[in-house]
Amino acid sequence: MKITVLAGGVGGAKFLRGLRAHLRQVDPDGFGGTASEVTVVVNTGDDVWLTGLRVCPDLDSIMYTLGGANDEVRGWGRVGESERVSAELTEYGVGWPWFTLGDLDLGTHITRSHLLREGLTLSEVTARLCARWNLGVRLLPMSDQSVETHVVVADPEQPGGERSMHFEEWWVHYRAGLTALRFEQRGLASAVAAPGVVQAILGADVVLFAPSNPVVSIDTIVAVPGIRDALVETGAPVVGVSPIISGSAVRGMAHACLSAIGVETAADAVALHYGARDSGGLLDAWLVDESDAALVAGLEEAGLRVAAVPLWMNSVEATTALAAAALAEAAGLTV
Ligand code: FO1
Repeated sequence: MKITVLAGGVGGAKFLRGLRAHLRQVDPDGFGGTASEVTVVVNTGDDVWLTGLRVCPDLDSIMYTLGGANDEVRGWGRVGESERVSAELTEYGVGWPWFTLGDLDLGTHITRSHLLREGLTLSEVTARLCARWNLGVRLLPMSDQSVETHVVVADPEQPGGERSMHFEEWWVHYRAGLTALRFEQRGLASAVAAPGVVQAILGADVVLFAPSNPVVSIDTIVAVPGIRDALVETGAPVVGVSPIISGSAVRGMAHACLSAIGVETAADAVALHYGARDSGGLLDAWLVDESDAALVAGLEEAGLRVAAVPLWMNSVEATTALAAAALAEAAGLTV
C-alpha cells in the first residue's frame, strides 16, 4: 500500500512515528519498501538561512523523531544536545540569540548547507541526510525552491503601519504574541513541487493530512503550484486528522494562525477550511477527537466521512492507534 502524508513539524513527526509503528505491526515483512511504503511531503515554509546555514525545522523534526534522536521534552532539536557553539555565536552577535542551534543540530545544518553549495537540490540533500537515520519512510520537501513563510504584523512604531518578519521570529521570539495580519509565502509564485511529490500524491493508495498546523504547514504545502491540483485529481481517498481538540490548539500556537485567516479554532472549522472533496475541497474524511463527537453530524452533512477517535498523541501506542484509525477511514471510502 502506498501512503502519502502531508506533514509539518512536531505534530507531523509524532503522527508519522505512529503510522510507521502501525505498519510494522500489520505488515512486518512488507513495510519499508515492498507491500507498504510511506512518502512524506514536508512543509519547508519554516526554513531559514541563519549564520550562513540553511535550517529546515520541519524536515529536521521528522528526521530526528523517526531517527529516535529528537528531544521529546523540548519538542524540537536533538536529545542530549549541548549549546557551546550557539553561545559563541551569541557572543559574536550573529544569528538569533533566541533561536538556539545546538551543537549536534549544527552538524545537520552544516552538512545540508555544504551539500547545497555543492549544487545538490534540497530533495537530494534531504535524501542524503535521511540515509543516515534509516527512517523507514521517504521524506520529500514540498519544493526544492525556497518558499519562506513571513508574518505581517501591525507596526507598533507607526499607527496603521505594518512590518513583516520570518515565521520563526514570530513563532519563537514573539511566541506568536503579535497579532498576525496575514502570512506571505515568499517565493511561492516561482516554486514548483519537488520531484516525486505530484507522483506520490497521484500514485498513492491513501493520502493523509497529518495533525499539523493548518495554516503554516498544510496550507503552505497545498499552495505550492501543482500540489493542490494533484490532491484534487488523485484517485486516493484523502483523510485528514484534526490538529484541534475541543477548541484548543493542541500544539503550538495554531490558534494565532487560524484567527489570522478568519478560521475558528475548532475541529470542524479546520475540516471545512480544507473543504470536502464533493464541494470542491480536498478531504474525503476527517478524524476528530472523541471530545468533539458533537461535530460529526454537521461535518457529515457537509459531505465528509467522519470518525471520532482519541487524537491525543501522548504515546507511541496512542499515535499507532490513531494512524490505524486514519487508514481504516480510508479503507472504508470508495473514491
Ligand atoms: N523552537 C523554540 O521554541 N526555540 C528555539 O530556540 C528553537 C530553535 C530551533 C532550531 C532549529 C530547528 O530546526 C527548530 C528550532 N525550534 C525552536 C523549533 C521550531 O520553531 C519549530 O520546529 C517549527 O519551526 C515550528 O513548528
